[in-house]
Amino acid sequence: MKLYYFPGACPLATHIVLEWIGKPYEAERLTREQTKEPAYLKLNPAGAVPTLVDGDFVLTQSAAILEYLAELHPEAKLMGDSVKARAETRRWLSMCNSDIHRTFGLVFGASYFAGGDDAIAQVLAKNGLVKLQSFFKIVNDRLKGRDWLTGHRSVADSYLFVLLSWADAKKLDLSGMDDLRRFQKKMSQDKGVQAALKAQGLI
Ligand SMILES: N[C@@H](CCC(=O)N[C@@H](CS)C(=O)NCC(=O)O)C(=O)O
Repeated sequence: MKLYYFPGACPLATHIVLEWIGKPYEAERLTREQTKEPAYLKLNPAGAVPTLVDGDFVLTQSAAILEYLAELHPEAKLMGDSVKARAETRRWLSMCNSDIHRTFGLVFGASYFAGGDDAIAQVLAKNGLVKLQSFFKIVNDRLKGRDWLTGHRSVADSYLFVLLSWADAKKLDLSGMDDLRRFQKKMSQDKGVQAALKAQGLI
């Protein structure tokens, strides 16, 4: 089992889950340039990370990878043990991957999406950050009285932890979102999270 990643990018969610599962794996750090080379594009035609290689099975897309790992290792209990529990995990995983991650993509890539027009880029980045605050408020409300996004630790929690680190990198104002901060603190003290951060050279 091998994970391709950039440090601190979305594959960190998979890296944390591999640590939670506790089975042997390899992780290969790539540069952005390496993800555009023909050999890597054969694995991941989008030229992005993460890519997971499990024997002759190559899987891309964070949500698919996380769900695959959780299904492969039911003993790690990272999806849920009923149809409704698994639906809840997918619901918060989708919010992380399709809503929050995508909006960060717009903020980080504002200049690209604006075609190099600085004024448009500023508007995109500003509105993207406002949208992100509204998404994080929903997640904060969800965490009130809960330790995890669902009734148990799940693959969605590892993703949320990564997104919160991006929020901090962008100095997003999360004031008053104390449940998010409580979650972030608990996760940063988790042994699996610390091992993944260390493996990526982030602590
Ligand atoms: N939908 C993809 C998005 C993957 C993605 O955007 N990855 C980023 C890092 S977080 C990336 O590799 N971007 C390519 C680049 O920056 O050139 C997923 O969920 O895996």
